[in-house]
Amino acid sequence: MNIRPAGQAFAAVISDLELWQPLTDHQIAEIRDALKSHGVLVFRRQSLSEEELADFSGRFGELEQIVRTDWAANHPAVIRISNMQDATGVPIGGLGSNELDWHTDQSYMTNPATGAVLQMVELPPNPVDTMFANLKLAWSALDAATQQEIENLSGVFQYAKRQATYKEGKLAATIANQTPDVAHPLVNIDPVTGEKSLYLDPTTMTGIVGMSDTAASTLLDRLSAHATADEFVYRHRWQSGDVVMWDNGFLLHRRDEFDASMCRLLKRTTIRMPADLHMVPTGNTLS
Ligand SMILES: O=C(O)CCC(=O)C(=O)O
Repeated sequence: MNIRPAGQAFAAVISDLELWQPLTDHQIAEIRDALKSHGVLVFRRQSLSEEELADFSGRFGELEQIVRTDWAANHPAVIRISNMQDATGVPIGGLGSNELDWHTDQSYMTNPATGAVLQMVELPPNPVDTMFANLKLAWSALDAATQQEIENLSGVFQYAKRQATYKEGKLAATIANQTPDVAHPLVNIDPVTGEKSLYLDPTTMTGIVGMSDTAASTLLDRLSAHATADEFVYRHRWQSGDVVMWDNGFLLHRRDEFDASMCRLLKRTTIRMPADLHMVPTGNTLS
């Protein structure tokens, strides 16, 4: 398999696979290993039906239907990320054209599904990039005193805080009311390699268990600023037909706002990555 670095950062491009073809178990294992070492994998010029996208994604773990049923595509495991609307003005997918600040998917759940695949279907003329921050690299670069300070701490993750950043209406608010706060350790360990990683989500975290709000907010701001420094960030410049796979167990991602009059459509799957093979945060409900 041809795996090469995607520019200067940690991500990799795999250039010799046709993802619509059935892949062998060996190829899937190689992709899984590459995902573990690189965090973000890019497959260029892929043309996939929703079923093919789901079949490929489903080789890595059980496919998740996320909380947001209003983002659903035709296949039950595929959602649309888009600012486009149907003929009656109803959005055809989620997340609109607004900025999405640094976040990690499903961190507000006790057992987040951490694998994510995005397929670029409609690329606007001035595409926004999607940025990924590598929390394993950020952990390794922390000084020993900070590592020790945070090693046994748990953060508080709240869907309502995340929801407040969306420019969308009622359904998100209803889901927020049904989603209790969750505590997750700030540091996770890879079950295979033993590597450690930070686990953060600036858009969703409201505090640290057992710490005053002021002290928690100072520490979380410091950790988030550290983790999203340029040296830990891969900026993905989208091309038509790109398929990008990443691991939310140790990555944050974000994108800027873009021109709402431009059409942008991605299709997405979410994968329940097996916890014996990948770094999967385990949390508990707080309220
Ligand atoms: O639209 C993008 O570039 C990123 C979408 C995103 O944040 C997500 O699918 O979780």
